[in-house]
Amino acid sequence: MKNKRKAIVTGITGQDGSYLAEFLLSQGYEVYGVMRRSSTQPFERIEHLIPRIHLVEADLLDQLSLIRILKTIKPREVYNLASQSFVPTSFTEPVLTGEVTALGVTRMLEAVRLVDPKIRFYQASSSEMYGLAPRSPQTLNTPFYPRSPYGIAKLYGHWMTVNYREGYKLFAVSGILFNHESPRRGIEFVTRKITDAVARIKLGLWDSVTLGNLHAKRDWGFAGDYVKAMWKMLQLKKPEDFIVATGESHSVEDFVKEAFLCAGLSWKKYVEIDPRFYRPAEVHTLCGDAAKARRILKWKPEVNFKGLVRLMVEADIERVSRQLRVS
Ligand code: NAP
Ligand code: F7E
Repeated sequence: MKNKRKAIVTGITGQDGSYLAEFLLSQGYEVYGVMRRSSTQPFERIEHLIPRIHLVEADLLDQLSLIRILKTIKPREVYNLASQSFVPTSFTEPVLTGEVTALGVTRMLEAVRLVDPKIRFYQASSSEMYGLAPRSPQTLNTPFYPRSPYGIAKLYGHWMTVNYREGYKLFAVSGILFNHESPRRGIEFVTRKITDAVARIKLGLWDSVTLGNLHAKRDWGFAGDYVKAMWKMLQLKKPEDFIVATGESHSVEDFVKEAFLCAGLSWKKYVEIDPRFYRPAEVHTLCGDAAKARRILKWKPEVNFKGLVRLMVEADIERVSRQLRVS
């Protein structure tokens, strides 16, 4: 029997890790998910995958643990999705964010370079690197101007990936992904915070939700679509960077309106604003130009803005209803 291709996914317990693992399994890969040691079990998003994937313990803070997993697993591809990914936490924990989200990339790249430079490496870069962008939509030529310790850490990881590609000829690519969401999105991110609150309000558990800046605009896509672009990047003949985005931008207020509408509610009665949720420096508008991904990767988003909001609201109503039935 032909050997299965092996892929290592860091950040397996996160939103993208779970969708990417599902996709790689559907492509016939043997999937090794990297998780850090925890006193509780963070398997919420991958419970259904546990019988089909291998879970290995390593930490982006620990160089030797990364070398060890590459030596023992001998993967063809490494997807580096692990990071401290929440922007507000990057303001309160800037040093930790730098250690994981920035230096963690170098540790992973060094492990690849030392153990097997033929491994194909994907780095999860972010539209947050554009920050205060001088123009919209952002392209691969738009200058970076990050506005948070998270964006700055991602920019470092991005340039290290470029540097290892150019300097050591690694097959290392950076996917600059704009915001992508799903029912598996962390509850603290604005989209999921909204859809969870809509479900609780609809089911009579809450009577309001408190948000921050409703005017910020984001290019929101569906995570399940975006992980396919990550894989496609690692199948190319030559390593190159790509933007992955929908090309449409909507405000937080648009998202709120649409989410309440999906539940048959009018949003204004239920939304309160608290400056506690404002950021020391805000990214006002992001909108990505994914023309290169469409052309070379033959990638395009399948779920549009309204479809995304609807699928998140419906999933949260279903989940909260289920919790109510068992309680
Ligand atoms: P996420 O849900 O926050 O998942 C982050 C993952 O990183 C979790 O599995 C987490 O493990 C793990 N992690 C954190 N610190 C670690 C460490 N020291 N060692 C090993 N693992 C560690 O993020 P996501 O939304 O799936 O995003 C995936 C990647 O894409 C991240 O790098 C993110 O910054 C980047 N990105 C995301 C978006 C987006 O819109 N979602 C857009 C652009 C780029 P625990 O479960 O133990 O916390
Ligand atoms: O905020 C505004 C907030 O936290 C979006 C990460 O995956 O995408 C994500 O970063 C906007 C901001 O995501 C609340 O001020 C208003 O303008 O959902 P978010 P993010 O900061 O865009 C990028 C691409 C990544 O790479 C990151 O890892 O929404 N906003 N009110 C709020 N945000 C939150 N979280 N909570 C509020 O109550």
